[in-house]
Amino acid sequence: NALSRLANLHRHFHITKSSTKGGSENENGNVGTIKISPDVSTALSTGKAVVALESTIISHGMPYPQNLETAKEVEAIVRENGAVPATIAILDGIPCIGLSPEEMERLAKLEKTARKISRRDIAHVVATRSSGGTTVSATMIFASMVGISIFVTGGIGGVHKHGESTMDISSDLTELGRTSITVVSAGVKSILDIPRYLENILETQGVSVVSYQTDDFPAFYTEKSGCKAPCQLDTPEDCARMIEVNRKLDLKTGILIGIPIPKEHSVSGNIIESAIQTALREASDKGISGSAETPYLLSRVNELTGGASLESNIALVKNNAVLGAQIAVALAQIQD
Ligand code: PSU
Ligand code: MN
Repeated sequence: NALSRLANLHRHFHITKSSTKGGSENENGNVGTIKISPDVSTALSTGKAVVALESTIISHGMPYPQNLETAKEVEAIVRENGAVPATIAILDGIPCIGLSPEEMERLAKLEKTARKISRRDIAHVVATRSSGGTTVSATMIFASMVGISIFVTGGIGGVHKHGESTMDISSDLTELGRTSITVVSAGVKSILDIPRYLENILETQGVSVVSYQTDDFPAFYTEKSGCKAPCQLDTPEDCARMIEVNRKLDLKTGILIGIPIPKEHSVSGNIIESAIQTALREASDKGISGSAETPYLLSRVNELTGGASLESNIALVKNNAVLGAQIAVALAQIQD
């Protein structure tokens, strides 16, 4: 599976295996170069478990230096659980699948120059040789291109509050409807309209939504959203079986697995809810909308909760990484 995709990619792109110290400059000036790190490339061609990781969480989701520390720790957790991490980002116009420590550090320090890259932004960022973090939608695209089936993130985008009038719906949702990748997340933040998200958008897009070891879809900072997920799975092996069926039947749609934040790290519902309400009001007063809205809300909620929300965010990403790696390992065994 991964091998035939790679072979197909070689026909369309110039794929470079980066050396560990190699920079990311595009030596032949080609647009259409994708760089795969040596360990990811080896893992893909030998059928080892690989877990893709997004990078908007590094470039826009957390402040420096917590962003860099968390990214490194998440990669280490994936490794400890038997899989190879592939953090995906675009540097100098080159989509990179797997980052070297230097590349990771560069991304974490881009700050204001970093682009936030969703599907619609990819062509412009590559053509202008810019750099930035890939959101869930763009990360899914690149993971799928190289044959990675599992992808771990913290929270995914959704339908923003008042989405019925603003029509601000994250491209993460439509991407799940058109790209066959499994995304492990802690659910959707209550900065988003959760019922609209689950019952309208994802159902319409044909996305399989699974809650892990619970029947309630998780709400990122808190364990429950009050909305039931359409199905529940309880082990990594069960998740792997569902992913394999989705692939064999060639359904071409994504799977979203929601795993609740560990109880000891969840933020009290009231504290988070009032911080979210304040941040939403401020965003609206300041006219912050579009792709700037999610990063603004995340950083304001962090300030308003005295850092508690960032701590929760870090804890849940790590928890998601454990499950993602376990599923990837189980999947590699089935596909053996
Ligand atoms: N939620 C978080 N942290 C994040 C994001 C969401 O808790 O960093 C990022 C993810 O990369 C997600 C993106 O794909 O925000 C969604 O942005 P938007 O709502 O603009 O589509
Ligand atoms: Mn949006």
